[in-house]
Amino acid sequence: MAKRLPQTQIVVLTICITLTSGLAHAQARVIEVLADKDSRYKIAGLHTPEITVKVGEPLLLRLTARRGKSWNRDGSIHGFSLLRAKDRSRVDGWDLLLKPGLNEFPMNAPLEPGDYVVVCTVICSEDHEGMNMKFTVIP
Ligand SMILES: [Cu+2]
Repeated sequence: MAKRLPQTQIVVLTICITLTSGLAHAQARVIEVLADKDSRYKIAGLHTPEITVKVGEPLLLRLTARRGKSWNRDGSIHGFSLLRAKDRSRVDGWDLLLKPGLNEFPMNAPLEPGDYVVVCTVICSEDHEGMNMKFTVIP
């Protein structure tokens, strides 16, 4: 019996970890965005893409990127950076670079409610400057 106990503990621990990680994943809100080849963000079902989240909300960003006319040397084809709308200052940890295909980022929504804007940081075409999207954080 004494010999079997550690094994039992490992099994129980594994089950706990599996349940916990499954739960964390289930609680995160999944946000799917297409960073398209025409230098536009797109969200299925929305004519004008826009994201609204709650303060600190756990998010899973699923960002699919399609190559435009130009890209970075490191292979990034679009960016996904969050700026505060009021002064265009960058939000820490939100300078994301996208490779072709699906890019997943587990994130937490900013802790300051307010208006933000998502901008592309890769010169992806002559329309790059217009590649942005409204992002709102509600209390
Ligand atoms: Cu872009």
